[in-house]
Amino acid sequence: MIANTTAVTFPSQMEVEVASANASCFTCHQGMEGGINGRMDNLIGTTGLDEKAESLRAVDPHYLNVAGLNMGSESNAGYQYEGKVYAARFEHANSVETCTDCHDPHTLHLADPGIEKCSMCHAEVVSWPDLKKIRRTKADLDGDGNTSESTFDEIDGLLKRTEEALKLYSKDNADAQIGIVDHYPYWFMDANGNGAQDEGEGSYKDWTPRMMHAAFNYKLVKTTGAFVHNPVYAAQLLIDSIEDLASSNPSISADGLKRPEG
Ligand code: HEC
Ligand code: HEC
Ligand code: HEC
Ligand SMILES: [Ca+2]
Ligand SMILES: [Ca+2]
Repeated sequence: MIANTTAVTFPSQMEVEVASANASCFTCHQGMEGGINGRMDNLIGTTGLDEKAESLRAVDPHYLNVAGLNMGSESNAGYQYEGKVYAARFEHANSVETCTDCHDPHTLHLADPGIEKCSMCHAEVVSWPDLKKIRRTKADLDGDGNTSESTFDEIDGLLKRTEEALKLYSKDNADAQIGIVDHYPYWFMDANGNGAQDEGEGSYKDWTPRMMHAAFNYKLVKTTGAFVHNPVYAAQLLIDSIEDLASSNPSISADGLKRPEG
């Protein structure tokens, strides 16, 4: 039971109760956009999933949306596909539930001495980078046949498959290959299809709604430390994005993906 709570409203208009000590973190770290009931829906309007239109462009969840991802379906942070059920808040475990359980509210950093707080339950964590070695999930989420890689790597594998699916889809369905870089413009016209942004290759312009949905989820997961803030929700969003792209283009494979429940 959290004794002292405050209501915070997310961009998707969902309201959640959070510990007062964390309300400020939530206010700034809820991003600018929800995956549904926001600007993306307005831009898309009645445009068919595989159609192009002047109004379409990438909508960015904004990298600060850690609180949204942490709340999962309670905040609708991601683009949630119809008919699918999504994980709620990642409650993790006793003593590591809230933002300030892990982050120092003054420096915001996870101070290294705090690592015992993790190794207590995750014996494999001895130093900071070891966080990326934790694996609690049993499933081969990314379908690469490796069930001993860390949860960080499973999600990384899913990000790569989403990227691959977006590229294949964009070539066939939008007639211009999409490229991804981790700085502005983030999505570019990869005219020569070499994966790198070359002279004259500007912002991506040939969006379809199906691509916008997957790109939104990709960006959200990529920029929110998803493996620690809500791995199940993150994996669900990416797997559904890949399957949705594959459903409209037979050259895209969704083989082996294991959607986690919960
Ligand atoms: C007034 C708005 C605001 C509030 C309140 C706020 N943050 Fe942030 N936070 C930011 C911004 C903006 C950045 C990005 C800074 C940057 O990119 O240099 C950030 C960055 C961070 C980072 C990354 C730091 C790093 O070095 O990479 C963490 C972790 C973080 N915030 C956690 C928290 C927590 C936990 C709380 C609540 C105790 C909180 N923040 C409250 C705006 C805020
Ligand atoms: C279980 C501990 C834990 C909890 C709870 C937690 N965080 Fe984090 N957070 C981390 C770790 C570990 C990282 C570093 C992730 C990495 O290196 O990729 C991190 C990274 C971040 C970052 C930087 C993200 C990036 O990739 O640049 C922000 C911002 C942040 N946390 C905010 C929050 C907010 C807001 C909350 C509450 C909603 C929260 N965290 C709850 C452990 C936690
Ligand atoms: C009280 C025990 C406990 C503590 C303390 C704890 N964890 Fe966890 N952690 C768990 C459990 C249990 C799970 C699996 C939760 C689930 O799947 O619902 C988990 C899952 C995770 C995961 C996701 C991996 C996966 O496969 O689901 C990460 C990353 C993680 N913890 C990081 C941390 C960090 C960082 C800290 C220290 C700040 C920490 N944990 C402290 C018990 C703990
Ligand atoms: Ca795997
Ligand atoms: Ca290029």
